[in-house]
Formats: sequence, structure tokens, C-alpha cells
Amino acid sequence: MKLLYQTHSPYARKVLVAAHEIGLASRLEVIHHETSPTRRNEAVYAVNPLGKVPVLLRDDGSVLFDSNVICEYLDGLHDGPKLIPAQATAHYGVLLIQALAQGISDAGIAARWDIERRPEALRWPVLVEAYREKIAATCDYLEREFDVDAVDLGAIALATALSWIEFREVYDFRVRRPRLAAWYERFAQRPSMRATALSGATHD
Ligand SMILES: N[C@@H](CCC(=O)N[C@@H](CS)C(=O)NCC(=O)O)C(=O)O
Repeated sequence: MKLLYQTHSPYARKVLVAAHEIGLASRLEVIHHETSPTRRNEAVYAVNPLGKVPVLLRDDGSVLFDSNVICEYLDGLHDGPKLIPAQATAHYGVLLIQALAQGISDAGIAARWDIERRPEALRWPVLVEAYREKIAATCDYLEREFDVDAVDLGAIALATALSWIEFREVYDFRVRRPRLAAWYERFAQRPSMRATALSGATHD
């Protein structure tokens, strides 16, 4: 299978960390693609009408996109402990944490447009603060509520989202959140995380 990837995407990294954790990374040919709404990547658009990575090209020629969809698909390909547990309470607990993590990445990327990507005259600091407030509230919620030491899709999504906001210096999630910070430190030491460090600049 081919994974259309980006070395500085939290969503693409989430898929690759998941693949490492379930022993499927060696089955993926990882191909880096630069994407930006301001610079059309034809190869990515050819397989995903949203023009975004990650995209999974399966061996039978079919295509999956969106990190949530790809992770769920990969989780069905192995017989080990599932990243998305079947039992209802655990299942929705994991999906909830994944949703919060996606929200952190989405808000972080949106904030970064107004921090450094948009032409200076068009930036709006009010919007940056509004997005940072969402990230702050989510981190506060996680500091109170997130109490998991499992390696599941929620944890993977959260670790890759937090690593991205730190990598791009969008928001310091460690301030006033010792539990979340300590959890992240432990998770970041996993071989799956160490094998997939974020790197590279955005090309708009
Ligand atoms: N919800 C999608 C988000 C994917 C996404 O936004 N990818 C970014 C890279 S970080 C991208 O390719 N952006 C290009 C664009 O917005 O045109 C997922 O979870 O896979």
C-alpha cells in the first residue's frame, strides 16, 4: 500500500504512528507530498478531491482518505489489540479523544494561517486568539478528564496533535497542565513516535 504523506502533517503522522503500533508500517510505502490550499498538488488532487494528505492507495487500486478513515481501515487489518476497541464505552471514549485531537490540529493550523502564512496585511490577531482559546479549553479538559495509559487511536491522535502545536510553536500545552505534559512525555518516547518525528517547512 502507498501512503501519501507529509513530514509536517499531524494527520499524516497519526496514520503512520498507528501503522507502527499495529505492526503494519513495513507494508506502507510512504511518499511525501507538499500540500497547501494555495498550491495545488495535482497528484494528491487526482486521488482526493479535497487535495489533502494523508491518502492511502490500496493494492487493489481503491483509495482511502482522511486520517480517521485510514486508521480505522488499518485497524481492521491486524489481529492484535485494536486501536479502536469494540466495546461501546471504550469505543466512544477513544473516538471522543480523537475528535478533540483533530480539533486541536484543525484550530492550530487555522491559527497558524494568521500567525505566519497569510500575507501580513490580511492577518487578524483576534482570530489567532480565538483559535488558541479553543486549544486552551481542550487542553484544560484533557488535563481534567484524560486518564488513559492505553495505546489506542485517541492517544495516538492526541500525541501527534500536541507534537504538532509544539513543533510549530502555536500553543504551549504544558503550561498549568502537568498531567497532560507528563503523559505526552511518556508517549513521545514510544518507538512509533521516535520513528516519525515532524520535520520540514510549509510551502504555500
Ligand atoms: N481531516 C483531514 C485533514 C487533512 C489535512 O488537513 N491535511 C493537510 C496537511 S496537514 C493538507 O493536506 N492540507 C492541504 C489543503 O488544505 O489544501 C485528516 O484527518 O486527514
